[in-house]
Amino acid sequence: MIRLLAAAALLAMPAMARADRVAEILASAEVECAGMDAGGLSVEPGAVTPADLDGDGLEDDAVVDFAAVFCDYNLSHWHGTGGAPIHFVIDGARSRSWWAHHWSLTEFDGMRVILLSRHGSYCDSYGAAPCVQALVAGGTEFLTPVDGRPEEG
Ligand SMILES: [Ca+2]
Repeated sequence: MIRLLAAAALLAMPAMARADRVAEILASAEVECAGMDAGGLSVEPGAVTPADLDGDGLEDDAVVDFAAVFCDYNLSHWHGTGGAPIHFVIDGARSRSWWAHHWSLTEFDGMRVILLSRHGSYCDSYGAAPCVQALVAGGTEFLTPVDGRPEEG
């Protein structure tokens, strides 16, 4: 059973529409813990952050950061050298996730940009190497370069 903190996090969401996909993500995680015989799901403060990810001026999106989500009897699940899964939920309706250490929002060139610090292997380097990925929430999908390597020569 999802602990009280999760319920509190959901109740703190001003718009129920926004909570729909967030609730699905947490419910799915709860099933995953149970499926591993790893007990219930603990959702700690900071796991769910309301945000305006698509830059439409409304804080009707959310970030679910599994750095603050645990199976009670398997604390390392969702937690590794690459950080934890971070889910970006748009309008409570759709989401995508990336494993990362941290996320941040910034404005760049007229766009709302999501920044992720990721395991160095995603930058073809060693684990602790600085590796940053930028995402933009498009109309139907998150946009990020498929290949961000420099041009030859
Ligand atoms: Ca928004």
